[in-house]
Amino acid sequence: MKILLYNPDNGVTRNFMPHLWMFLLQSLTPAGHEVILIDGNAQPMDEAGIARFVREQNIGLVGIGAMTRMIAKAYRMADAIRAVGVPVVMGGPHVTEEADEALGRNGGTRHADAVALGEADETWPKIVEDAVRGELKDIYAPVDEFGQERKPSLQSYPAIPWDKINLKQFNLVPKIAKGMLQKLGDGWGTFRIIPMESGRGCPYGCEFCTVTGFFGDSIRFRTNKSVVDELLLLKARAKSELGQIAVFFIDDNFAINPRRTKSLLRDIIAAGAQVNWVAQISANLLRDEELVDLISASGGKWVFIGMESIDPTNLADVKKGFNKPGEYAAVLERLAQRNVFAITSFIFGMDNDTTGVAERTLKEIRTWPAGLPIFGLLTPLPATPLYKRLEAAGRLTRPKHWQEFIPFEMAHTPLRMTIAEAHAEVKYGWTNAYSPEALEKAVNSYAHKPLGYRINIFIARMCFRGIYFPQMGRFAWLKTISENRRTIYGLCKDGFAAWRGRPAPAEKAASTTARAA
Ligand code: B12
Ligand code: SF4
Repeated sequence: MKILLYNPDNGVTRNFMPHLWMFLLQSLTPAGHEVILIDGNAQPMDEAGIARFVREQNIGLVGIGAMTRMIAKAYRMADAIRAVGVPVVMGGPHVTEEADEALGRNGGTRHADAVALGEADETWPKIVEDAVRGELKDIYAPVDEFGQERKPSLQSYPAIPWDKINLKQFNLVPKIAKGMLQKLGDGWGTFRIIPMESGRGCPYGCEFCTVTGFFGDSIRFRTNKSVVDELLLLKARAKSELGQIAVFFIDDNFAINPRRTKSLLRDIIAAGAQVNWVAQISANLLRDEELVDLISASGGKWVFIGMESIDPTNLADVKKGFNKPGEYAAVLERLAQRNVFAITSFIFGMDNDTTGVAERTLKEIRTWPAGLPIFGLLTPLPATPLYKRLEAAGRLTRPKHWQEFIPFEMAHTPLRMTIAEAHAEVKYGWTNAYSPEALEKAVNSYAHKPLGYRINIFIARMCFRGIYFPQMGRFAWLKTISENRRTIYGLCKDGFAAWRGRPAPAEKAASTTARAA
């Protein structure tokens, strides 16, 4: 049977990274089936397009995975596929929480023939077998023979064949530049960010988060060897293609067990399996100097930190009191000293937020080493403790907000400001953190670092501004580039000077200062 695994686009930006579930389920598919992957972010498709594709390709089963924010698109695509007589199975966090909605059991349209609840590592092979026999059940739940929920162990994690998978759709290097960039340094003909997990589960249970409910509070890890082997495979592939890869460790808290994380990072270093990587780690775990040393030595370049708020009352409200705003600056300094930078994520519209929260937060941010701040709104995702609390308090303004997803739009009323004020705070945050002046300041704040770091932060900032400011298409990019021409000119000038063998003015100034000291 031919199986299509499809992930809908997020409707706003082109995602920078494919979704792991597709590769994982492809690897777990019983032998004898062909599995095709389409990520709508890389290969945009509409309803008519997907219906045509499944017909022409003679697809026998379609699997669709989606987060809450993409679910409306996922349902529309599923409806189009089912209309041409091909069965659809849906999985992922949203339908796990809202299975009745997907199955049309709550009075609405039925969108899926079957729903896979929770982690589908063990149920997927059964789903495929049932689909072959034409006997799909409505619900597949990961349970043991006694009907008790069973979380798959990651000890026998499948080897994802990264050396053979067709990754063409996930190359971030524009086709036009490929030939030229292949010759640059070790080769930049391809650049891909690959998702990889080293463990699952988070015990912290923050009120707005789906993870503790979905993956459970018991943490499970892959073996160090299986992670190291996967990194080596990816590294070899990039080398053979005269390209580069970076890895996003998608664990919700990559250092949740610092002893284990350190042992993994030591094994990566010992095996020469270092690639540039990004991971999510909570600020409290980054107090550990040895851990930060190992992060840097093993290739860690960016750490995503869910700071959420600089207000301890807000943090306590959402059960994230383990975040201590007073130590954010020290944590970021510790990382920056080792050339590791932070993606700092903030939520506005929390219960203790008042107008001016964006400027208060930016004021703090400006005192930290420059990184990538991101701003969002408190969002009641289905089945989270936050959703239940707001629902009980009658504060949900759009209880089924996912059915009509609108980016950066609240679905409940904040306590100490209006919805419009919360929206304005997010806009203020993005506008001021990503203005051409702020970008220039961020780049120049690293004048003492090699040019590569300044280019890295500049490109990252240019891409991240697209999360809020639509930046799709050539024209939008040209406009952004033109607005930031002063910074680009400065970087080019330094690059040219470095190429001519002279220290860039910024580096020269830094070395003079060092000598004077
Ligand atoms: C990586 C990641 C991202 C990436 C993007 C996704 C990518 N390209 O991989 C980035 C960093 C961009 C991101 C962004 C966001 N994310 Co995110 N992200 C994750 C994260 C950390 C890992 C996802 C992952 O790969 N997990 C590992 C795989 C193996 O698990 P899985 O995807 O759930 O798949 C398993 C099952 O669900 C099931 N399954 C999944 N799909 C399918 C399909 C079929 C057919 C079947 C049978 C089974 C199945 O089988 C798989 C194996 O067991 C998760 C948290 C988590 N631990 O999952 C959050 C998570 C998915 N993100 C979340 C959110 C809210 C967001 C944002 C909206 C945050 C924001 N406010 O901006 C944005 C929006 C993204 C966008 N604009 O597209 C929520 C989603 C909750 C929900 N109900 O939708 C999660 C769960 C985290 C949380 N805090 O609650 N995210
Ligand atoms: S620490 Fe992160 S993953 Fe864990 S519950 Fe809190 S927000 Fe979710």
